Amino acid sequence: TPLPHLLVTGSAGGLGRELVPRLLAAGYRVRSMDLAHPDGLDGDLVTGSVTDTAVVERALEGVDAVVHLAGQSREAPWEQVLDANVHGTWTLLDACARLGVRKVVLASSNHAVGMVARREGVVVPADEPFRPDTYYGWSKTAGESLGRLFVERAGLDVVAVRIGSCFERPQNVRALATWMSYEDCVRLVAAAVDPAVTGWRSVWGISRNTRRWWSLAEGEAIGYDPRDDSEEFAEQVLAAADPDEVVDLVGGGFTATPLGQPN
Ligand code: 15L
Repeated sequence: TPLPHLLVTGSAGGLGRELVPRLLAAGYRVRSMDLAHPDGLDGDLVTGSVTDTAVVERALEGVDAVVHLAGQSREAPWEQVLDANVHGTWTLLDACARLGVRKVVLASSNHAVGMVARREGVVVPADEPFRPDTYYGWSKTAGESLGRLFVERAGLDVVAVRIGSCFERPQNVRALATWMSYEDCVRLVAAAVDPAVTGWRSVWGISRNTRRWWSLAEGEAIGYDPRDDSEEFAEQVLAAADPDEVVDLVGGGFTATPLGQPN
């Protein structure tokens, strides 16, 4: 069977611009949607906001699955978070339901459960109850909850990925636990967009980090087999450690940032 035809929203963002070329290289047909695209980028591009129904409907034409990355990616004023993340996610899910695009992979975040503390010997499951650390984290709980509504009331298949820290390399001590490599992110998206994965799924977006304290079981249950481990960077990261870094709460520094203020 051919690979699903994908729409990636937020394709020009920090994660989108890493993910799209890798998905193309893996053989997926990808349509990219964002407010603007990098100069000179060609491909199947849709320009506009995820809060604009007409734009979203155009972007969904002919696709089988959506990887929804568009939105505010850190703490921000309430109205901004509400519009981009909650209204944006609703606009997308509502259009998917109407146009029959069944599969949506939601970029949720560890900040949906950011206030959860590390406890010796306890692995945090991917469906740990919401304990957001910021308006941003709260908006991710709203997105997950909307996703679940559309699974149960509109028959969509939604995978909410509580992404840890998806960057080229782990940038601090916390990230030795929370890191997800770009290559593992592609592996996770590939597993999630498979039409055999149905209903509501909640998974952690992390690599197979030796120092992880969040569960990989739910991801493995949908076929995610991460290959990378932050441990190869541990020595270097630990040598540059900031003694004041928050490492024992899921959300790290987000748990202490003033609400509504860009961090
Ligand atoms: C997130 O949700 C942010 O989008 C990202 O920029 C990182 O801060 C990440 O969480 C993290 O917790 O490391």
